[in-house]
Amino acid sequence: MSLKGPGEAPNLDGSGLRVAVVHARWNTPIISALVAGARKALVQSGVKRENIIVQDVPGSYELPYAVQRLYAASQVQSTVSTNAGNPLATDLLTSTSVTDLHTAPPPTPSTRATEALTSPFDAIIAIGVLIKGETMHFEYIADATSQGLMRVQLDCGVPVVFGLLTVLTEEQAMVRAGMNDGSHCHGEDWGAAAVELGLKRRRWAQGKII
Ligand code: DLZ
Repeated sequence: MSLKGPGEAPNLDGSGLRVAVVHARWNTPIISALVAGARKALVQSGVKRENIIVQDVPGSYELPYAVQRLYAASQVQSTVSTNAGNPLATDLLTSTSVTDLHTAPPPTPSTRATEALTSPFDAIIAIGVLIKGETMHFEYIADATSQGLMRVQLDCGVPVVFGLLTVLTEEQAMVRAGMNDGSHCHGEDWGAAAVELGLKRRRWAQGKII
C-alpha cells in the first residue's frame, strides 16, 4: 500500500451530481490525458455524461476567472430554467394583477428527469499544466492560479478541485497524467475528489453531518 495519494476511494453515488471541468489548452496532449482521467472517474462514480460539462480557456492563468464565471452562469441557468417551468414565477415577471398570484396553478414538478441537469454545479475541476521555463513566468502563474482557485471556492462555496500540475519537465507532467507505462493519472483522483466533495457539500447544506 502506497503512503502517498488520497487513500482508498469511498464508494460514492454521483448519479445526481452536475460537475464542470474547466481546463487550459497549454500543453494540450497532457491536458487531454488528465481531462480523460477525470471524466473516467466521474462516470465510474455514476455521474451521467450529460451532467459533465467541459469548458476550455487559453492558459492556467485564466482558470480562476473561468471557474468563477462558469459557476455564476450555472446559477443563472438554474434560476432561468426553474422559472421557465414554474408559471407562478413567470407571472411574477409579467402579470399586472396581484390576484393572478392566487389563481395561478401550483408549479408542476419537472418532467425532464432523464435530461441533463440545469442546477448549479456541485463541484468544478480546474485543470492546467504549468511547466517551468527559463523565466519567472512559471512562479507568477502558479502562485496566482493557486491562490485564485482557493479564493473562488471559498467565495462561491463550491468545491473547486485543484487540478494544476506544476512541474519542472514535460516528462514529470506525462508521468502524472498517466501517459507513461504503469504511471497513474492524477485526473482520476480529481474526478473522485469532485464527487466526494459534491456529495458532502449537499449533505452539509442540509445540516447533515454524517
Ligand atoms: C504564458 C504561459 C507560459 C509561459 N506557460 C504556460 C504553461 O506552462 N501552462 C499554462 O497553462 N499556461 C502558460 N502560459 C499562459 C498563461 O497561463 C496565460 O494564458 C497567458 O499569460 C495569458 O493570460
